[in-house]
Amino acid sequence: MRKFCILVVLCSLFIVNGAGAIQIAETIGNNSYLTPMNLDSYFSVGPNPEIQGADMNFPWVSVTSSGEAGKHFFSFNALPTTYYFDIDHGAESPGWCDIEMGVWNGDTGQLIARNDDHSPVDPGSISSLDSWIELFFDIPTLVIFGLSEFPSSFGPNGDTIGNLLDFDDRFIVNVSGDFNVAPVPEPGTIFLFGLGIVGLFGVGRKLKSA
Ligand SMILES: [Ca+2]
Ligand SMILES: [Ca+2]
Ligand SMILES: [Ca+2]
Repeated sequence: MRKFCILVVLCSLFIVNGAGAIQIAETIGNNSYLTPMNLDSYFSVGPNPEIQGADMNFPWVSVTSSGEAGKHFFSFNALPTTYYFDIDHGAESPGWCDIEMGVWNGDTGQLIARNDDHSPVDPGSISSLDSWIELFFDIPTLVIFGLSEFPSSFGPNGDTIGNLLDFDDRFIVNVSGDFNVAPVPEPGTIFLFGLGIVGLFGVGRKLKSA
């Protein structure tokens, strides 16, 4: 019976902690509204204390900056829900920068949100100079968002004028969506879970034949 209990506990542990969400590196060359880095395939669930809703299984993507000078553009297809756009570790050394962020509707080119500074600071930021945008979409929307440095101004179709990021300015940009997705177990987890099930049958048969 003790063996049985241990197996059940092990199986549940592997299922709960099976998510494999990771940070990804920004690609080079996303300096234009017409050439954003697409994030659609990188959303996944998993723990990350610096990301809004990660503890509630919100899907998220986290990108570490390339250090490339100029503007930085990203795109993804938003579902009808709220999304959080979060700059972390920008206004701190090394690679100190004061990010400004613009968000556009990629279908119409309309500027739909912008932010320079935000307080109170969220986990991952030590300064209110890091940008933060919380944005609700009522229909599926192609989203393009861009990053530059204070002082910048934004217009339609990705128009960004002002102080651009310098070589080796560093930050992390996170996007998370306000809906719950069950963690998908990794192949290794499924294998271990399978072993657990086989083990349970073994224990059952042993008890039966005893
Ligand atoms: Ca954060
Ligand atoms: Ca932040
Ligand atoms: Ca700022």
